Amino acid sequence: MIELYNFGARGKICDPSPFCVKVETYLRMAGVPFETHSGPDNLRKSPKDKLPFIRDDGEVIADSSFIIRHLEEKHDHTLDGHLTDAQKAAAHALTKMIDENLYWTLVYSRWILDHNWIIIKQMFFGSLPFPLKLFVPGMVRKNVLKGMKGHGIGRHSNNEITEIGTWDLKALSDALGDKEYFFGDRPCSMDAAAYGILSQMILSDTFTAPIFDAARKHDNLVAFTTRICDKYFADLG
Ligand SMILES: N[C@@H](CCC(=O)N[C@@H](CS)C(=O)NCC(=O)O)C(=O)O
Repeated sequence: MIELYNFGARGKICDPSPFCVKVETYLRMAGVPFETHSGPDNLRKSPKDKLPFIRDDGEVIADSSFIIRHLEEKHDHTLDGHLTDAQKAAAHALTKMIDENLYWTLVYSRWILDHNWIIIKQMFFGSLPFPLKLFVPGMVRKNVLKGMKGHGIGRHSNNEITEIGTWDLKALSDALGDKEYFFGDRPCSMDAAAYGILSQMILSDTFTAPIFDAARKHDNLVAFTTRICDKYFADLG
């Protein structure tokens, strides 16, 4: 049985991390049995200091891309096997756009916009003992900003970051069109990646941000996200 290490579900969203949602959605779409171990302490157990990671027959694999490659190879390419090489290339490019670009607009919205930071601070650090709760949240937020500067997104203005995310969302909406999934009537791993980020932007009512409003303006992305939630996560929430 695959063991998935994540942060843990909040309502009908199976994790606050889009990468953890991506892997869990992949497992559910592929029908691979798994169990979850949830909690922020998992970060300390992760070989890459990030979540998700999985344990499969004693082998530990970290990072959503390596996990999905591993599962595809082990289970006879359950989700991506039906794609043509050109579709695989497009799916790869869209997945990287989500993971390496659009993702950072989510990080910015949650950690840097002050009205959301108040919520994050309470959510992740609210149970820290005194005096840790006085300085740890600020230190972590500073590190997030440092990561955003290193990536490059942190050098843009608020409006520019929203614009960058809006371009990606339009690309996703145009790529999906009126199809059920991005490459037809069968899901692939890219659909799991898309659900990972869109569930955070469209289904969550915890945070508000211009980029989430922009996501909700695309009717087909809203319908796609709701469909996947209803079909694969009916047990949550
Ligand atoms: N490339 C990694 C990214 C994973 C990642 O960034 N996870 C974040 C949560 S969204 C994390 O664990 N952050 C904790 C930290 O950086 O301390 C993947 O695809 O799994």
